Amino acid sequence: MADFIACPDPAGVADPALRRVAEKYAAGERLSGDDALVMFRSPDLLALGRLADHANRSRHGDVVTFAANQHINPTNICILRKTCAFCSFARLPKEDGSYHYTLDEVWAEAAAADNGLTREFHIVGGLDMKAGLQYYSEIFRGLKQRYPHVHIKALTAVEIAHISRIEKMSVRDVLVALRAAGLDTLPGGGAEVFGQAVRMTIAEKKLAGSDWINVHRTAHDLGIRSNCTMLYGHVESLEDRVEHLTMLRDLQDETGGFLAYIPLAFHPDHNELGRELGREGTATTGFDDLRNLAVGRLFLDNIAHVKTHWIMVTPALSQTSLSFGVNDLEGTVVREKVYHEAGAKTAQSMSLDEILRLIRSAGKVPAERDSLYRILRTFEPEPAGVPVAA
Ligand code: V47
Repeated sequence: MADFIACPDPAGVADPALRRVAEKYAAGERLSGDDALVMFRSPDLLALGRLADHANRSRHGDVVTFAANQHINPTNICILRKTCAFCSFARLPKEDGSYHYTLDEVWAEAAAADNGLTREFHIVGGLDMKAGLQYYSEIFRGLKQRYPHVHIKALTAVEIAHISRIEKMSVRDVLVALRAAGLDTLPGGGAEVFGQAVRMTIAEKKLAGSDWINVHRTAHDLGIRSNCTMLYGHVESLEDRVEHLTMLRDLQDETGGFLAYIPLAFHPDHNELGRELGREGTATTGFDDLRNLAVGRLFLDNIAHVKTHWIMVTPALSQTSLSFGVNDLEGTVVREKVYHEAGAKTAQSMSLDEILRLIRSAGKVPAERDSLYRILRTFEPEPAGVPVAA
């Protein structure tokens, strides 16, 4: 439990609408959907950040966690290739650049970065008709045999629903079978924006928002924890964001199964949506990135962890977000495809030293965690406070 941290004085908030939200927050009242809208609309990012920082430090003190993880994408073949307008990763089976790893290729990918430090495999891929229950069960079993200590966080709700459809099994039975093969938790992808109108525009044929929620509800009921996300910065309105966050918060009230919330910044290169919006080469703004993280911290008051994905928003902005409500930094990653195909200019991986440098030079205390957010080791903070230069 963190030491007492004084709440920012609402009287110091210049924007009157945000001041009323700050008063509710200071009084310990739960923020409503209308309050979330006020937070998204307010130009006073610093006041919003101070509230989010307070909420974060009241839970986590100055500790910022990270995990030594490795992303593996076993296939980019996807039946939604033509209808998920925001995706640059998917390919049709015979299209240039399509791939479907054999098991040996999965083992080779896992071994490529085998430095003895990796504690989590993060495995997501396309909706490939040849990637069913047997394929993923063999992958999970094989990885657990080779790396028994490594946690497997794999398959978005959309992939789970796809396997359920092609195997003609219920979602529950698929999850039970995959868990027996080694699945530990589910990542938060595939959520995009739940609202029907946005979904019809950016991901017409994708699992409906309510079905995404149902897959996670079933996972939580089985004791399988998961993450949640929102893809922002494309055609969604602020009201769509609030509706989405409300659905996440409601499920968390019901199950308590979400570990972390991760807002995903839309990357517009090499995809239909980016072309249609005339946004190629134009990333989301730093202002909106920080605002999404801060609102996530304040509105999702029942989700303990807010994670920044440095691959998406740059290490510099991720570091800044540690003062805007964020307590968890995406880990080492090793090799990333989904965002780099869509224009991410960031590196493919981050070393332990660089992670420690980012966290320490933000005046925070780095701590390595496992996939269930248990602290494994804590590192010394910067000895003499925040340095001017690293
Ligand atoms: O579902 C795809 C998103 C997700 C783009 O749980 C895009 O720890 C931006 O699941 N621009 C997959 N986003 C990634 C994922 C994930 C990522 C980080 C952490 C966790 C976690 C999970 O990537 C997809 C989709 O929402 N995505 N294309 C794009 N052009």
